[in-house]
Amino acid sequence: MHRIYAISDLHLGGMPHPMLGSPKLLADFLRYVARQARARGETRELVIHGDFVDFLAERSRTATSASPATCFDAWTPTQADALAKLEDVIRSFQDVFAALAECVQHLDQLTILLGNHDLELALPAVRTRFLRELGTSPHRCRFVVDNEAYRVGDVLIEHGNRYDPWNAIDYDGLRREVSTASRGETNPLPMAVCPGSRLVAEVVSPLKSRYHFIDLLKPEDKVVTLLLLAIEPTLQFDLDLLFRSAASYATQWRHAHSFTAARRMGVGAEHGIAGAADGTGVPGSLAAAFPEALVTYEEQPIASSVGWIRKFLDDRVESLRVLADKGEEIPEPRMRRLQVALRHALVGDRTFDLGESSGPYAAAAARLATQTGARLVIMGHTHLARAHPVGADGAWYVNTGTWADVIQCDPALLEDKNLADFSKWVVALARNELAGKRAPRPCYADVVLTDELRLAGPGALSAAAVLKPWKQE
Ligand SMILES: [Mn+2]
Repeated sequence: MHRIYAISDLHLGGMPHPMLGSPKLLADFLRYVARQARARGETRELVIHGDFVDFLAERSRTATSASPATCFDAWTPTQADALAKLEDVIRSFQDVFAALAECVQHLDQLTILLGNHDLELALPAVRTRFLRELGTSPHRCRFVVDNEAYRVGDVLIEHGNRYDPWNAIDYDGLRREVSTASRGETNPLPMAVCPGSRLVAEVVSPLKSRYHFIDLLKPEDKVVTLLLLAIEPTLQFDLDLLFRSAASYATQWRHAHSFTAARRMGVGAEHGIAGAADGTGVPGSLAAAFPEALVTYEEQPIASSVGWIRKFLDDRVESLRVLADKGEEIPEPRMRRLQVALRHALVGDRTFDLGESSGPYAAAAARLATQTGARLVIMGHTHLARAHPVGADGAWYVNTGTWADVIQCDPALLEDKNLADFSKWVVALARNELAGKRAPRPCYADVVLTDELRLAGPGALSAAAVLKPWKQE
């Protein structure tokens, strides 16, 4: 029998306000896995399927400019810089690494898949340092860094960002980065950085010193963009440019990598990135609150270096934080906009991309099950834990959520009629009064396979059996 524990979206990094607000919970879980008694002949594996170390949340090593928009890297420019970031993360989360090292001693295998916040883990020197910290070797720790879906018999595991047009990774470019880094060469054709990573590096991370909760809003896509605009209009996002460059990135990615091949083989574009990257497909209530998002943008190639932000963090009165600090009234139309945007970002109403209960991710899981015969598809990325059947033939989709904190908001506050209470809650949030507003909800997948790597028996899956909340013992 083979037992898989799978966790994702740990987001180690980003001191002094880390997304992983309760590292002890994670360390306790890893020690629990280490201590668990084994059945006779049982082999055991821990899979961490993406967004383990958050390189996007770590400050740039090369930033010389005082502008907050250049203090973070959407992709760390050198291997030495990535290594320096990893050293800082190891130092900041010593107990988690110690617990993982202990856990690894009791595992037959540790498997690390990349997400979209930890691409630097693919770099050879970073992997070597990581293995040294865990006291293990490449023989017992497998890194999947080439976008292959990770398959163990009936189970297929991936991070899930492939189905998110803002966060799909240019894996051919990453392969060149790894190849040249392994030889001390410079990559002649740098990897294309996805719009989601640019949004984090250029907007979300720099905003975090003002709003400590800001990087808990996930995933970084068009909904979060609209929300950021409502929180901080002084950003003066060039929404048109931002959405157009996201659409352009997705189109180029399709053409450059999978889409052309898919067309030659006579299959549709949905085999690559799913959903639209531009302002189309935004749900009605959100579109009504943000009429500028309704525009459909023409696809044109746009240089990835073009700035989206015309003005960053101007301390004029519009800033939610400035108004909150002064105790000034926030105009009702603005509060309404914020309420609508938060409703979509927090309640996880992401059904607008493909019309499915979990949006593009569950739809992709159903397709993967049909295409590969997998019975269980496990993803992360959305930070929304899910476990339900998908497709017609009884396959399951599980999303392991996140170990980072999530924003806790009473759904009643997001109703139109409760705007006054919502305003109070938002003002406190903007002032970083976060007690009771952010908390962890960690989950892990626990999958038992037969020696033949099959799920035991038909109908053996249930949400409670596969996806478990982690509670402090
Ligand atoms: Mn992710």
